[in-house]
Amino acid sequence: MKQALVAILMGSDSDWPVMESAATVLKDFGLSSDVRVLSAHRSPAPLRQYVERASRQGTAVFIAAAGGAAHLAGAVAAHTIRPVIGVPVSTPSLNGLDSLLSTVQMPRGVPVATVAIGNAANAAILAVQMLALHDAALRAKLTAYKRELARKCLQADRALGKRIPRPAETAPRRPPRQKVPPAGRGGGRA
Ligand code: C2R
Repeated sequence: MKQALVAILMGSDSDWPVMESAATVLKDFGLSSDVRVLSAHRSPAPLRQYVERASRQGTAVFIAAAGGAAHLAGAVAAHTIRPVIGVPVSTPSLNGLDSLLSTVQMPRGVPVATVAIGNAANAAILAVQMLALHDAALRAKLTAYKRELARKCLQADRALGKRIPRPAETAPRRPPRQKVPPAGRGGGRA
């Protein structure tokens, strides 16, 4: 089987309900992903082996999701020069603030591009944007995706406008016409 360009790594299978949307978004863009449970804490050696092998074999972007003491994304970034996108997974005790801070607060030289708590879909879109740098077909899909976002937003605005009365729109004013002095009679710069 062809090596997936994107790897989705999770610290636990309990993260899958959050991360499923990342796999779905990638699929919508025609990309397969390799989804794995690998933990910096619980399975450090297999994690390292996986990241090194996948980087050698062509995985272009790693998405790493973890909750609590979320060191997974940072540990992945330590073992590869491929971009790593971190997804902080919400926790019952601290609502994901713990995951967010432990994913995002990386030391200089080892960045993890961290998305909002639980926003697996954004991680996938960011991965697509990275891959699209060298893929015209993906760029076209992203453009269509953004156009659809705008269309839905305007549709929602129109629908809201029907429910909530708005002040009458004023026609945009034309700027006053400027007199152009005839050439040679003070028309040059001062
Ligand atoms: P369990 O549900 O398996 O107890 O895991 C997982 O990502 C999960 O959100 C609870 C939470 O522990 C997280 N975990 C990490 C790491 N490995 C597992 N933060 C890691 O390596 O960073």
